[in-house]
Amino acid sequence: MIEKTYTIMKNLIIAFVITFCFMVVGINPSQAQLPHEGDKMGWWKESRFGMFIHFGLYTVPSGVYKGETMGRNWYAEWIRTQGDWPNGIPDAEYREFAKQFNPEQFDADTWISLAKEAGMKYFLITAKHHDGFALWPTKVSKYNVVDATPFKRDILGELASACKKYGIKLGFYYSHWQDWGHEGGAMPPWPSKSLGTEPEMPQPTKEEFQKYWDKICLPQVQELIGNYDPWFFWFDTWEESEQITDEKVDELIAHVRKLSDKCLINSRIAFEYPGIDKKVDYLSMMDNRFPDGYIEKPWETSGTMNRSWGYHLLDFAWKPTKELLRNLVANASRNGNYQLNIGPKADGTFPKPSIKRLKEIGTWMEINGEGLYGADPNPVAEQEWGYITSKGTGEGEKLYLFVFDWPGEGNGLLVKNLAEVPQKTSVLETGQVLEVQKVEKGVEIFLPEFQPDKNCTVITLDIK
Ligand code: JFZ
Repeated sequence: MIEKTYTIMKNLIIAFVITFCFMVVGINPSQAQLPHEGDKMGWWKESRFGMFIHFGLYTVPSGVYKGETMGRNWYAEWIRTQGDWPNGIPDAEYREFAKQFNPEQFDADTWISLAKEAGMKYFLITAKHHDGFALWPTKVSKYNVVDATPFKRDILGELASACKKYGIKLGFYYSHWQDWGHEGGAMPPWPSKSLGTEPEMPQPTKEEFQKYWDKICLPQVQELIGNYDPWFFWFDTWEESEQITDEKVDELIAHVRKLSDKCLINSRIAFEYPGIDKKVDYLSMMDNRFPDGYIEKPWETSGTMNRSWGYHLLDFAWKPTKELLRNLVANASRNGNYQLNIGPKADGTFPKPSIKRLKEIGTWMEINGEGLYGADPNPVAEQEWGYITSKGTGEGEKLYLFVFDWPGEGNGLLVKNLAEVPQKTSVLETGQVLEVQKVEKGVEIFLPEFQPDKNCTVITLDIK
């Protein structure tokens, strides 16, 4: 009898184990919350190019208020504290913008598909900028798009769905230090008027900032991870502050690490905190700052298409597509990414000059993006005419030469310090094969009579 019971029990256990294994195998991985495997940063290098969006209450005035425009700089998202009004726009008046915030033409699919068509692989948006206004229905404050505006829609939720639909990775800019909309948040560390002698903005006490930190900052970061499962955060500081102590930085990093095993953290979570580079996942340069050399740790530059991050009615300084491409390629050749900013208009649409540039970049990326996505940084040397990336192939290595400055009539293209003569040299876009010759300083390429791409022509070298 005992023998029989044992056999039955054994079989039951085996059956349970097998069933359980099939159940686990059958679960849709996206529901299984499988631990993030492999290299956490792998997708970062594969992506190289992302969209940055500045959108919020500041989009209502778009840089101009009561006929006046900005003070310190062109940053329209700073109108609350920079305008040439004593101490910026009074808080009560600024909050009135919430009643006018109604981007009726906002369409998440349109935004994300424009990013995808431009060759962008990830999407970063100001979930909460310095003004403290949240683009999602946060439970810890009524100062948000659902509770405080006639628009009443969860903008981040709609964008998260569109990112999933188009296979674009979602990230959030979160202003963890400056928060002009909640008691205890830090205020700008300078007088409100651009160069005036206005009184310093009133800063919170240590206790007041702690209250903001515990009641707003940490809970909102938790909400953003819990609600939308972002692939990365872009926290924002730019100078030393008494509020963002090393302890607070460590606390916020630990908070994110506890809540998500995939969410990346950037270095602007702190400013010049000794060893911060080792504690975060990627380095953020200062705005529109493009390093002139290789940086080993994953890094990025965030840049504007004109001068302002938020849409500015009077900012017509649109950068040419060639300059935007150069930023992207230069960074990639030095192991960096490029987050190109759009400031959508108050109606929720992208400015026409932005759309034009996105489409021009996208057309170019369609043909030449293979030399950027997942490519290794320049293995040869910095060149005068442009930049180099490389990719390992089965038989050897393929070098991508991004030529922005086409040599004069009849001149060849000197690839300085290139030791090997390539087996094959051709124009990526046209397939035209080019002749080369070894010279003392490297390899010289005989160029086609007509420059294939006025912005940037890519030439590939197959090196055994
Ligand atoms: C910060 C924000 O203040 C700004 O509104 C925007 O979001 C940008 C991406 O990040 O801007 C700064 C602030 C200070 C410096 C650079 C960018 N700085 O001192 O170099």
